[in-house]
Amino acid sequence: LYYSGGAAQGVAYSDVGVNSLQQYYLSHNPHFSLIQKENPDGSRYPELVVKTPLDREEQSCHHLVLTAVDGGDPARSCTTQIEVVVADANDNAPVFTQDMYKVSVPENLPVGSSVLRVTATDLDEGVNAEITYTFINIGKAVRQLFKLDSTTGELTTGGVLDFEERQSYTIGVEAKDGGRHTAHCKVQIDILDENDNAPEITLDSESKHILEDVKLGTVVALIKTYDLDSGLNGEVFCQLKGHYLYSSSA
Ligand SMILES: [Ca+2]
Ligand SMILES: [Ca+2]
Ligand SMILES: [Ca+2]
Ligand SMILES: [Ca+2]
Repeated sequence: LYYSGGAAQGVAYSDVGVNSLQQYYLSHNPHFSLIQKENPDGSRYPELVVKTPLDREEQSCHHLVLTAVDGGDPARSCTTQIEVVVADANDNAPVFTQDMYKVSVPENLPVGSSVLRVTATDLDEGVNAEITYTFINIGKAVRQLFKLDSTTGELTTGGVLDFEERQSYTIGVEAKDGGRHTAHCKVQIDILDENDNAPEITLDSESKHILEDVKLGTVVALIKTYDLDSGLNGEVFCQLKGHYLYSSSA
């Protein structure tokens, strides 16, 4: 609370009777009012009271004008400027910009690659709006694959993602302000397949020897192909002396 332009209470007046101080008036403000109090000696003083709830997020500073008027004719008055600065209370929880963040990243990213960034805002100020991000309810294995910067909300890879091992992760993130308020969101990370597996070929044959008079069309060997990747990355084309045979790993 700041005063300027004069004393706010206990103003000493040298006049007596009706010519001495009679009334205090406050400029109109929906949040504040004056209560006139009286000292044992009969002198009056005002008390500034809050009459409706203050909200720093709506208005952080109120400028009031206090006027003191005597009972003389003509009346004489003086005014005092009062500046009320509303200190912040931690009355807002953080809010994430999205309830669910989704991102697709290729497998085999270098460790430390950026995946995405979660952001929460808090209407309060100072420590009441300082947000810390943490993972919630995730297992140790997933915790080693992803790292979360507690200050910036940036999610990076902490290990090598393998599409063949797992195609999607859903991770909970909590934002906590400097007090006790929290917010939660989910991050869904879909892993995209890369062609990081070579096909495997196996040959099954009945016998190592083929008779020279074998009937044409006799099966000589069964060729099996296998590729761990998906889609086109997992389709295998077999080539035999310039002839193409097609087979799918499925
Ligand atoms: Ca807060
Ligand atoms: Ca606040
Ligand atoms: Ca792959
Ligand atoms: Ca492949």
